[in-house]
Amino acid sequence: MNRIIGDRDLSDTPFSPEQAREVYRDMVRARAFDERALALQRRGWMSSWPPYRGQEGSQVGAAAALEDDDWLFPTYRSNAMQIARDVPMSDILLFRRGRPEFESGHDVPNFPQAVPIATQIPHAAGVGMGIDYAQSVKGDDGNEAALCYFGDGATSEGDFHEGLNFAGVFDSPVVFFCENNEWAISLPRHKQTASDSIAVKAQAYGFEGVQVDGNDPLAVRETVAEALESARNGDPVLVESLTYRQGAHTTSDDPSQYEETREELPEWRTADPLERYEEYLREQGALDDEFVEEVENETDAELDEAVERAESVEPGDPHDVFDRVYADLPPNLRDQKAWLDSFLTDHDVQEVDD
Ligand SMILES: Cc1ncc(C[n+]2csc(CCOP(=O)(O)OP(=O)(O)O)c2C)c(N)n1
Repeated sequence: MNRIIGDRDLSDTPFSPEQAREVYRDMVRARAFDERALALQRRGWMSSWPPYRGQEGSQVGAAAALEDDDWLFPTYRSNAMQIARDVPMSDILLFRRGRPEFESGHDVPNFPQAVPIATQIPHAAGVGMGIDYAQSVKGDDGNEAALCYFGDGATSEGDFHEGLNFAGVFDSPVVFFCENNEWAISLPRHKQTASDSIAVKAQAYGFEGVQVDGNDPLAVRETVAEALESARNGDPVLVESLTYRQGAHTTSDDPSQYEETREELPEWRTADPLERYEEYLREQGALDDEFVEEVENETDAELDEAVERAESVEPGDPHDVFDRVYADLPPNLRDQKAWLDSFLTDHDVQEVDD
C-alpha cells in the first residue's frame, strides 16, 4: 500500500511544495464544485447529481499524473478528475442540464463520461491498442497512454474481464484506475467480490496490480505516474485506489437505508482527504492562510461564472432522452414517453424551474 501522508516528509517525495499546492488547489475547486452542484440539484436545477465528496484526493491525484496528451476515460462519478484537467466547470453543468451542445469546447483528450457501468474499459483497451499500433507500425512518435477510471462495482462486469484481457495480451498502454469507494450503490465491497483485493485480479491478466491510499493525493499521483510509465513501455497496470464515498450514490439515493451494514473500516480509509491533506501541507510548511484564502476566493469566482454561463442556456427538453437511439421507438419506450408527457403536465415542470 503506497502512502505518503504520515509516512514521509514532503522533501522525501518527488513533489515540490508548489506542485503539492497545485494539487491542494484542485481539491478545493473539486470540493466546492461538488457542493454547489448538490445545492443546485436540490433546487430542481438538474435532475440528479452523483456526489464524489471524499474521493477528491484519489481523483485529483490521479489526474495530476496525466500528461496533457494522455487519454482519460471518465464516468459520471469522476468529475473531480475533469476539473483537475481544466475541463470548464460550466461544461460539466451544461452536460448535467441536458445541453451538451452548448459546452464551450476544449481540447482536453477526455472521452465522454460513461454511465453504463464498465463499458469504457474495453474502449480504453482499444484506444491503447490503437496508440500502440500508431507508434510501432506506423512510426508515430507520440508517447501517450490512457487512464481508464471505474468503480469497484465495475469489476464484476464482463467488460472488465474483456478489457483487461485484451490489454494484457496486446501490451496496451493503459492504466486501469479502480476507485474503490466501498460501495456500488448499496452493495458493499465484500459482497462485490470474494477476492482478497481488487488489485490482485490483475494477476489473471498477466500484469501488475497495486493498492494505494486513495485519501492521500500525493501517493495516488506517485502511484499513477509510475503506472503510466509502465504502460507507456507496454505493461498495463491495475491501480486500486482505496477511498470512501461520504455521501449518497446520487441525489436519488438514501444511504440511511443501508448504512447499518457499513463494514468496520480503518480510520485512514474514511478520513476526509481534503482536511487530512491541508493538515499535512501545513505541518510541512508548504501551505499558509494566505494561499488558502486566495484559492477559496478564486474558486468562488470560478464557480459563480460557471453557474452564470450554464444558466444562460435553457435546460434541455426531457423528451430528448428518447431521441438519437431509435428512428422508431419500440413499444415500451413509446409507453414511457407517454408517461413522461402526463407526468410533466401533472407536475407543471415550469414551476420547479422557477
Ligand atoms: C451496465 C449497467 N448496469 C447497471 C447500472 C446501474 N448502476 C448505476 S451506478 C451502479 C453502481 C456502480 O458502482 P461502482 O462501479 O462501484 O461505481 P460508483 O457509483 O461507486 O462510482 C449501478 C449498478 C448501470 N448504470 N449500468
